[in-house]
Amino acid sequence: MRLRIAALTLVCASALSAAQAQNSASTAGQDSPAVGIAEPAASNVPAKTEPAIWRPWTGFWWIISDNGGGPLGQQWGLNGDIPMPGDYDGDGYTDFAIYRPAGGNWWILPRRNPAGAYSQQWGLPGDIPLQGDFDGDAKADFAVWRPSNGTWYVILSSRPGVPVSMQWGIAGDKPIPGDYDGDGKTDYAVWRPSTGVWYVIPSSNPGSPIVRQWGTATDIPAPGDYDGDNKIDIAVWRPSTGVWYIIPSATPSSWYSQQWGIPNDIPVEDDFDGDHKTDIAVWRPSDGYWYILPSGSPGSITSVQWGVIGDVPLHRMQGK
Ligand SMILES: [Ca+2]
Ligand SMILES: [Ca+2]
Ligand SMILES: [Ca+2]
Ligand SMILES: [Ca+2]
Repeated sequence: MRLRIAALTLVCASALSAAQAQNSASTAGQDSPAVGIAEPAASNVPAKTEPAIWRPWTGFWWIISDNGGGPLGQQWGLNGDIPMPGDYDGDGYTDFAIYRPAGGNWWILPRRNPAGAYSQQWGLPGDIPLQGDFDGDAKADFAVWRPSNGTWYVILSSRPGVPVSMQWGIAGDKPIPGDYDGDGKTDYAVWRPSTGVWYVIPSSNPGSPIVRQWGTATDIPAPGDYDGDNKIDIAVWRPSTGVWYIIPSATPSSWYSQQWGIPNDIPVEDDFDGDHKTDIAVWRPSDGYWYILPSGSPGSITSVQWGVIGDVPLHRMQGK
């Protein structure tokens, strides 16, 4: 029952803020940074993901905040940057962060400590920026994957003076870091579209890589913890049919499929209802709608208009 209430609350909050999202779209040029950071004190609501977008042409982040303070807007970044949301200071709130490919520069604006903004050079042109908690200290670590040599380069937040590197993957692979073995540390992982094979180095047992064929060349990898056992599950979304194919880590012999989405949607799977299970979800660029299948109440579909065509839907914008 509690989960159901949470889902309904999200719908109500969404209905209110949808108009404001549209409004912000029409007045994009007049967005004011003053809108941002006016959040009330941390609440005791469990952490869950908030629908959020980054608008390249204004550099604005727009978040449906669940804190009772209404939508949150914050200018951070320029057109051509790549948004890299993550919890870099480990306070449980996802921070504003962008990666500027030309110089490999990261710019971080801690969501609850804007005075602590800083930058970090890490990466070269052509690198794919990533973030994850590779050392398990609850702070996001800067990482890039270099397609030319298949190598990961990571600055561990617990030992920033001693960067680490790991060769894993080849050109053409898609890096998909996540905690596949559930030990609290992000694992190096790639998906190879040409064969559909997943290659994962479990941090708890690095000598025994996980190798699993799942998906075809045109699928989009959609790893997440769909069964809530704290281990990332192997999953893909097939754009041509809108079907999700999921291998629950707790019961790997019982894979299942679920139709959700249409061609040209963008998969945005994450835990929107706060039950610690990843929810199947897509964002539709044509109308800006988020369509969410809450794991806690699969019968009550959540749809919310948030964003407009050209926006970038953000993964894992989490608040408390
Ligand atoms: Ca870390
Ligand atoms: Ca791990
Ligand atoms: Ca799992
Ligand atoms: Ca969920």
